[in-house]
This record gives sequence, C-alpha cells and structure tokens, in this order.
Amino acid sequence: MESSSVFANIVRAPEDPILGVTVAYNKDSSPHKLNLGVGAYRTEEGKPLVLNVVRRAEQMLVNDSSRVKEYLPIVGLADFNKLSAKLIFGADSPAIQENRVTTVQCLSGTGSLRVGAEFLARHYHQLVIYIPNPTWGNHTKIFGLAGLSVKAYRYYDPATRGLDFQGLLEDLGAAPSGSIVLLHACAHNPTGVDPTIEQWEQIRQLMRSKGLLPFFDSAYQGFASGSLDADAGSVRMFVADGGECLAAQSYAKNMGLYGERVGALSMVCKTADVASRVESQLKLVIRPMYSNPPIHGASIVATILKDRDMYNEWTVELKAMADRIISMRQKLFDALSARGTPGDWSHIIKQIGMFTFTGLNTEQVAFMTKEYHIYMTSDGRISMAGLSSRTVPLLADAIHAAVTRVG
Ligand code: PLA
Repeated sequence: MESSSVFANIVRAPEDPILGVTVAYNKDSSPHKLNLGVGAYRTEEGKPLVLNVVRRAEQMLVNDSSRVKEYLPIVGLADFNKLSAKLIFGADSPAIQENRVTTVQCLSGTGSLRVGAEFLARHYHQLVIYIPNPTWGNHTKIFGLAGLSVKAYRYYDPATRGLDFQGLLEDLGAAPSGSIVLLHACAHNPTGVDPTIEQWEQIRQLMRSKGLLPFFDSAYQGFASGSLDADAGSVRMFVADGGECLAAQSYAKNMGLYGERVGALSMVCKTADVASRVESQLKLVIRPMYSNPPIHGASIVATILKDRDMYNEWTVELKAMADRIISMRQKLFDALSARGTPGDWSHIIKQIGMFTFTGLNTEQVAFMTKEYHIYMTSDGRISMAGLSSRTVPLLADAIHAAVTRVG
C-alpha cells in the first residue's frame, strides 16, 4: 500500500528544463524526430562524435600495462591540472610561473562550478553572486544550493537581440563591493552573445575598481571561434592585471568527453602562499563530496595536451566542429530567407557558439515539437551542433510555420 511508504508524501519533481528535452525526445516514435535541446555535437550524419585523437589516446592508455587503477589524489591528476591551467591561462601566464594558481580536477564544468561555489560559501566574505540574465539554467541551482545568494545582472536585450551593455554596467556598478560575478568566458549560453574585446576591457576595469570577484565559466573554449587562445581572451585579460579570479573548465564539448565528466577548477590568487592555503581548503570541500575524481577522462586529456602532435590533431578536429556549427548557422539563415519567413533572422549568423537563441516563444516551441517532432528548450534555444544539411530544411519549415501560424 502506497500510504504505508515512508516516502508516500514525496511530490513528483518536474524534468530538468534541458536534459528533460532528451527524455521527451527518446519517448517520441516519429522517424523524423530531431533533438536540438541539449548542447551535444553531432556529425553531418546526425551521429555523436568521438574525436580521432581521443580514440588514439585511449588506445595508448589501454596498451600501457604499467597503468593501474589506484585512487587519484583528492585534487586529481597532477599533469592534467597543470596542463588545464596552461590551456586556459596561456602557456606563458605569469600567474602560473609565479605559482599563484591552484587547479583541482573536478567532475566536468558542473562539478568545477559546484566545488568553487562551496569553497566561496565557506570562506569568502561576500556571499552574493551575480549571474547574467538569462544564463545556463543550472547556475541558479548550483550557486543557490551551495549557500550563496544569487542575483541577476542585465545581459541580453531581446529588442536588439544583442548585449544590454549599459544595463550590465549599471547592475555590476550597483553590486555590493566584493560580490562574486559569474561570467561566461565565451559563447554565452543560451544567447550566443558575447561582449567585444573593448567591452570586456570596460567590464574588467569596473569589476576591479569595485573589488568584484570574477568567476569564469569556460564550457566552450575553442568551440566559439575555433581558436583555443581567442576563446580564452576574456579570462586572460583578467589574469593579466594581477588580480584574483576563479575559472571552471569543461572538456565535455571541446574534447567531446561529455560522459567522462572531465573538468577543472582553477583559483588564481595574489601569492603562491595564498594559493597553497586555498588548495588545502579545496581538499576539505572535495573529500566529503566524492573523495577524489575519476582517472580515465583526465588521463585522456593529459595524454593529448602533453604531446605536441596529439595537441595539434586536437586543434584541427576542434576547428572542424566549430566550422561545421558556423556553416549550419549560414544554412539555416539562408533557408529562412528563401522561405521569406517574416522577421529579421540575422542574429542566427551573428550569434556565437553552440546555440542560437531564436526568439521563438514557448507556444511556438511547443507547436514545433507537436507538429514537427523538433525538440528544443522552451526558451527558444536551439543547439546548432545538432543540425545537419539534411535537417536544416525541416527546421526551417517548422520555424516558418510556427512564426506564421502561432502568435
Ligand atoms: N556551463 C555552461 C555555460 C554550460 O552550458 C554547461 C553545459 C556547463 C557549464 C556544464 O557542462 P558539463 O558539466 O557537462 O561540463 N550545458 C549543456 C548541457 C551543454 C547541460 O545543460 O548540462 C546545455 O545543453 O546547456
């Protein structure tokens, strides 16, 4: 009898706004169904992609009989941590040379954000974090559940489909001194709108003058422009001024290691001594949470990053993914132009990264799912990485119908 269960009062929770789209997609039996919800790269054939260089690294790991399955240290694989810091901050970063950076291996981008959030909630004096409006939906929950008070700063202007730069400066300018500010390093999710270099510089000056603490979320390094260095430009600008910051890195997208859960949290500090004390406390955050991170994915990343040949092969494969996404933007834009779909769709080619923030409303999205079996998040975000030349016409038909038939 259900009423005898000690859990009888449990209320059913809603599905996750992003991962729940895949749950609904999996239940659909239509042969034409298309999942543009979660940001996961697909080939022109619509298949998930394991990079060649990743396969090669895995073979090397498997063939190396000296490798064992012992626990990693609490902070993870040392090589992986060093190489990850170099990747985001640059090989010649003074902060790294001066040992002012501590990097800990975490469970992909999400786990890195959460470990950083838990550390800040325990040790930082200002428990307020500002996140952009809108932002990746999980940010609110990650920081809120860690015990920080979550506030929003203006970011996107639906009228211009661009950055609300004035609003952003006003809101950060009015934030209490010392507040933490979450910044998307590049390829802002869900809007695909990034500040220009000049705007980043102004944001940096404002934040430093007010003592705001930058927390970068870098989930798409290399995916925005195809260049790992260019996509780390914002982060490097903040590190170059000698100030402190946090950075969460994910290898889910840029190395296609989604399910391996590989990422890193770096904290750039003023001195080597502070960095080493920070690291000692990060260990106290991690140990009771999951003890230490998994070894396989981090070994793949370290193998690739430390070998010049493999690193180069990776950058070529990464660029190919970024280019395919960019070409899908053009194809979708052309297909809507050809159909004479009402409205200005130039934002599709202007936006950056994995997603297009279409401007379609919840009703239009629901219509496209019901009538065309196209799955996307209800805020009108589509994953361009899930599109192919074959499916662009289908999507364009669906958008055209939604815009002309649903208000
Ligand atoms: N930060 C941002 C801005 C993200 O978009 C994502 C993933 C992450 C962090 C975390 O990724 P990771 O933990 O897998 O490294 N966003 C995806 C997937 C791609 C998701 O929602 O989990 C998305 O579809 O928005």
